[in-house]
Amino acid sequence: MSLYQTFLDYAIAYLRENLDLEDYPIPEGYQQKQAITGKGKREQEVVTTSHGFCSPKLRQIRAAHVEGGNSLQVLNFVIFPNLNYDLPFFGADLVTLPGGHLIAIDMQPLFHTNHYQDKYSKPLLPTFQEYQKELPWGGDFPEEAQQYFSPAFLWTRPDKTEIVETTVFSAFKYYLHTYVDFVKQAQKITDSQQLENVLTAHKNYIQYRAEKDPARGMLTRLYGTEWAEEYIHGFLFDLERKLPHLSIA
Ligand code: DBV
Repeated sequence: MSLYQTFLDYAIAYLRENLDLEDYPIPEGYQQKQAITGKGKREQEVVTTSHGFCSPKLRQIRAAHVEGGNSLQVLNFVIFPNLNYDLPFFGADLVTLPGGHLIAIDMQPLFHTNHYQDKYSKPLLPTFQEYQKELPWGGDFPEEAQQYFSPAFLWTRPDKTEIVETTVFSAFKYYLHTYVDFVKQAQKITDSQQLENVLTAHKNYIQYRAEKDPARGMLTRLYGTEWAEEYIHGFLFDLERKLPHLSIA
């Protein structure tokens, strides 16, 4: 059973229909990785599959999909816009572990100004509040992560898989649709000060996500330190590596 395959298929199809998608390179050896965990009856294959795309306004659209049986399913799906747009990051962390489901969906802001919130968070709030009735706040959350979230951050721990398949899927689609609307409307930035601010925000965010990646432990246990670190810095959060090759504006 692969709980998040429908999310992934939907997202890629929707982005393809609405944006001019191209493939984004995935480093050799990181497209798919297998490992066997457990022994005897508990033996379980865990497969991690990567997906990467880009579009004229989006630098990297990427997904890491971990499938390891009923009690290990993960889809981490993030969109990193080009550095000459003020677009937020689209971020979804859909995690199923033996302890249950953990869902994070957001459009993570570059800035926390009122202007930015009016533009990129406010439109989501009424629907976000509706979803919160069925998907209540998931509790403890790393304090230092808070600066990276928007007021429409959906963070929840559904106790039933059915909720993931229905309400969470619906919310995921809503955030994705709204994000694509934002992308379509987005206008290039040309002001050099603003470009610098965007670049700084991207660097801070990616540095934080790479350093604090909650999947580091799992990826290291499954595939070893070297593979995990290269995956994190060479694909999942690759801005620093790509920066020398990017032309901005
Ligand atoms: N999280 C990632 C990537 C993953 C991934 C790249 C390749 O950023 C999976 C996979 N997240 C993942 C796993 C766990 C979590 C947990 C496997 C479980 C870790 C464990 O319990 O062993 C949101 N994800 C979490 C947690 C948070 C987030 C707060 C709980 C762990 C903790 O308290 O640190 N991930 C975090 C976040 C976003 C996100 C800030 C934004 C949408 O994607």
